[in-house]
Amino acid sequence: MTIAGSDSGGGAGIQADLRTFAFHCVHGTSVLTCITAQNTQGVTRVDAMSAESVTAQFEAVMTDMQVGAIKTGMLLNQDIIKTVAKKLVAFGFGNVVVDPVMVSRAGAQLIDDEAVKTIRELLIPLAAIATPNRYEAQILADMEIKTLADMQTAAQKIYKLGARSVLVKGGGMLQDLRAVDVWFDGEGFEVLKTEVIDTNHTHGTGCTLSAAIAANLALGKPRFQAVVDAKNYVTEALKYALAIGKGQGPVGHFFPLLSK
Ligand code: PXL
Repeated sequence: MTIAGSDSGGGAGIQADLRTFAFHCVHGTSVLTCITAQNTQGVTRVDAMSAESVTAQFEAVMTDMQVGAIKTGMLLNQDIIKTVAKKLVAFGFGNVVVDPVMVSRAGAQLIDDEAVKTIRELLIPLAAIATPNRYEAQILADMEIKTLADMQTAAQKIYKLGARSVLVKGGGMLQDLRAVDVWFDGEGFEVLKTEVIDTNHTHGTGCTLSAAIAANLALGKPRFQAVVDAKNYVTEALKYALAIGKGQGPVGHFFPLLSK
């Protein structure tokens, strides 16, 4: 299940998540939190779903289907974040990947300050895996991140907020940390490195990564393996990124199939 927003341009959000689930051959269900009017150049409008609708969507699926894993993406406001946290607790659901969508990969804040606080207090403690990008990790850990050591410290701090494991993504970093992510699960650190794919068409990478992790969890993979495989999938999808639209195009979710 993905609990996230819609991207009319089809590059990020629910659209990216469902495509990622399909690629992994798991059945995707969705709880829509908001609808963005968006293309490859940016977001022009956001409409929130009501908390009642979010609850109803969640309950409809959870009371009927065997959900293997959940990822949360753009939850937009405090009301929706509280609702999602409450429902996860009520259903005792622990296999949750929390992509704490606050700031885009390009550095633009996507939700308000109140919502940021609620993510830290209510949602991070429910995460089996939290996947903040560099900017989100800076906010959650309340520190600046410039180096690999900073990424590790931030991962540790976010772990202390209650996430059972943390992946701090270096995607927005410069130079040699561009494709480096840091994993911490309370026992030790892992530094994940993949080749850097030189493309401007990176829209939806964060959503795709967390959705792929959730799909891998649903398939029964252990947490760290789920993350490693998901990162490799994003790297492949980046190789097939689509130069469509006038701005940042989406990653090519199904295009790795072309090479097989
Ligand atoms: O990647 C963050 C994100 C999540 N969800 C939706 C988005 C975006 C970024 O554009 O549009 C719906």
